[in-house]
Amino acid sequence: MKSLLLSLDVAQMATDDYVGFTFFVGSMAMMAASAFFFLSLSNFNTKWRTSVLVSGLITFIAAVHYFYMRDYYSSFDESPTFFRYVDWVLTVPLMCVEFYLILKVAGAKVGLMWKLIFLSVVMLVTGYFGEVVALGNPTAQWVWGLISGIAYFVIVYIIWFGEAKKLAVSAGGSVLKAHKILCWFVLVGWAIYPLGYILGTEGGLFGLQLVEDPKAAQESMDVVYNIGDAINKIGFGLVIYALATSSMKEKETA
Ligand SMILES: *C/C=C(C)/C=C/C=C(C)/C=C/C1=C(C)CCCC1(C)C
Repeated sequence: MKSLLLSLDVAQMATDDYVGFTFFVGSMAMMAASAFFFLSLSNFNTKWRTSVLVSGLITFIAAVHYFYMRDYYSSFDESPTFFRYVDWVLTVPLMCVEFYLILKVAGAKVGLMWKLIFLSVVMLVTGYFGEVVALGNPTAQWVWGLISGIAYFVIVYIIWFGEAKKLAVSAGGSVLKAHKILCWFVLVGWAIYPLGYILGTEGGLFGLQLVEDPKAAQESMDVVYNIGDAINKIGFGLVIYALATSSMKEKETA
């Protein structure tokens, strides 16, 4: 056992290393959530199994990226922005797929799914340009951030008031209830990310420097993103899990 522990490359972590700590806790939480979703699959009928499976895939993909990110951060003392965006570009479109899957009962078309996926990819790719390619050029960072923000608002519009909302209303019952909660996740939970982006952007919000030191700004951005990911990915999955559970109960008693 001792030699096994020694063979693992364990870096020391300072007690005030909030970035390292949230990467570590994030890995464990994502892994535990994945085990939970995957092991619960046999409780659900085929109608709900795909949705719960996708919940598990989202947290599982994140868990693997968190292991890499934690390692990268502890080795180089630097933000793992590249892995962060690879993770998002895989998991956020899957969250869009969840909207489509739960609204299928009301006749949601695949076109809605692709529209949401496309918007989420635009949001993330332009965000990546702003965070990485335009680094050191605050004006360009703001422009990319703005384009990304517009794509984000279109997603919010579609699910809160547009096509997706109409389908949720016509589905009614537990689907409508779950859709509403997921809408709040996207509006409030996802808004954490542009906030992290602002914290990490030189010049901060409209010239208001929130965090002076660039390294501290980067670190506050990582902590914000890590907390956001845990809330959004695990919380989102649990809403789907609860919907699947209550919808199967509704069927039993009907
Ligand atoms: C699990 C990961 C999730 C839910 C990530 C969501 C990310 C966003 C909603 C990011 C949005 C951004 C903007 C709206 C503008 C600034 C750039 C981004 C990419 C941080």
